[in-house]
Amino acid sequence: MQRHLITSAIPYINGIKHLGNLIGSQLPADLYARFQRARGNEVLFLCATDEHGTPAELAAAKAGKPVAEYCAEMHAVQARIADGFGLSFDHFGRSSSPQNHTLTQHFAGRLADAGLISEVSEKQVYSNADGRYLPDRYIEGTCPNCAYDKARGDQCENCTKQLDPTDLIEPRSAISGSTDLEVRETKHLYLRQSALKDDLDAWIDSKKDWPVLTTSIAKKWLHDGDGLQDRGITRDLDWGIPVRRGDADWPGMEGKVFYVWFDAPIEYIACAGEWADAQDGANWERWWRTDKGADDVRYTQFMGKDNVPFHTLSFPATILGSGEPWKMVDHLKSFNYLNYDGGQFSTSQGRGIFMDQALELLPADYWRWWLLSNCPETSDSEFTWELFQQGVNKDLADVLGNFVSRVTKFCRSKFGEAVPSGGSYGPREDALIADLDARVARYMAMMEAMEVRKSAQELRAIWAAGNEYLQAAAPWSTIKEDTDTAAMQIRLGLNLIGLYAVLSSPFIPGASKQMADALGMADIPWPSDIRIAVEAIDAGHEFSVPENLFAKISDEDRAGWEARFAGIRS
Ligand code: B3M
Ligand code: ZN
Repeated sequence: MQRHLITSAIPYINGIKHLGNLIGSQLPADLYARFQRARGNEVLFLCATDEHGTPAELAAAKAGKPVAEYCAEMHAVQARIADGFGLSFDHFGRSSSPQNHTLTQHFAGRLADAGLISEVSEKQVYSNADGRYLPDRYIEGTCPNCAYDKARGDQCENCTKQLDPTDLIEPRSAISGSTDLEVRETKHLYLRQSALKDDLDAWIDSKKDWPVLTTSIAKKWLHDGDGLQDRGITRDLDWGIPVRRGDADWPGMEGKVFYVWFDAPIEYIACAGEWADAQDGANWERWWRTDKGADDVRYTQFMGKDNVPFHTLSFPATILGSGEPWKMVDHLKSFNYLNYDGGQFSTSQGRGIFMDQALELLPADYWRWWLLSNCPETSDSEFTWELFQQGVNKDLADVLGNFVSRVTKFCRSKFGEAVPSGGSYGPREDALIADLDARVARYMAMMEAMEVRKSAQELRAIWAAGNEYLQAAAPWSTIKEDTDTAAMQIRLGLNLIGLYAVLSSPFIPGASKQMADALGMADIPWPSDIRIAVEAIDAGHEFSVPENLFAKISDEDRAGWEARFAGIRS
């Protein structure tokens, strides 16, 4: 049995995520976690909300709530929606947890002891009207690059240039709008990533099987321009993890917190601690410490491409720099962007479809299937309502749903609601079994390699093979002359439904359960031999006809949704 530690990038707390966010990390991570569990492997699948930084504070202020209260509420909302999508986290934690406070301060202490933290005096914008510093998004002004007048202190949304608050022209406070600002000197901690450049370079070179998308981004940051830059890891904010050196005070750092990108990846580890505490003290170190049993763990991370630098450089620098035997990522799967109808999904502009809205329209499986089978893997991909309608109607309704419905309904009308006896598999059935044997092997290889789209293609072909068999065998004609052979054909069809239930479960867990339930099978084992799998359900075994496995999306629905989601979410 293998052991798989799997993490998805942890979504920001500042609102409900859109479908682009979902397919960019959580959903493919869930696919992989479900696949590994179904194969009988031991899995710890972790995710959390990313609760610090200016986005959290600003969203709370907008909602008129204390930030701790806002985060607690939004965590519950995100957890409920994740559940609605069938995201099978073993724990959905919070980066604001006490476990993460302790661990983040611990890492900072270790890094300082190793001489990898420097104190840098730097210029920060202070707002006299607000009585506080204005880091990152707390300050707005005109972009020095493109003259856009709503550029933020960390980035211009118009031209994407990365900025420092002091770069802005005519800066103003994003809180009060005040222009009564001054530049003050204040001390901050920097992580000396540059000192670890060679270690990081060698570590990335050792990852021969990583996707090019991942390694090219890491290499670019390591070698472009001046090479790897040291990074500020503290901020002048109230909300966050107080800067401490292990459990000791850090003189000069009073009132400061760690930068959100410093503590967020550490939450992957802290989350295992949260999971263990919720399980009455399960052993989490056997997942994370190579000196405590984690050396046989395979650790896979899932994320959007914009998160890759933090996961290939900053977080590994934190771990390597600590000098402690923490588990490092073995495989890093990154994704491009899913676009929405000719533009981008955007949380700040409310553009696209958000996870709560999607679940109001259709069951999770419809979205899961379409998003995964159109996953932005090798390039960006695009959601349009027409493509969505086509994918759902063809793959789910016409291919899989139709197969299940024809087999079960035909059997009920001719033989009753139990698997019929008579006949035995002949050459046509042998050919189908051989075909499925090869296809299932390919499907498993693709799933193992996290080739999401190719896995979906192979699964679709496995469903289609059943339909083609049914069409060619035509039990509705056979039965006119030869009841035994028709019974055999339908018996195979019913067994295929069982096979499809288990093979499809990582993609469409809800429909898979419906299929298994209709067959009265609680736990169908992952097939190791297709012939055995399609002989598993014996004559006499009772079943029922599943109702409405998939409904087609009508043109009317599609047009209505297209209109409803054309604007922005208020
Ligand atoms: N919250 C950004 C994002 O949601 C950030 C990821 C953190 S992963 C440690 O895309
Ligand atoms: Zn700009």
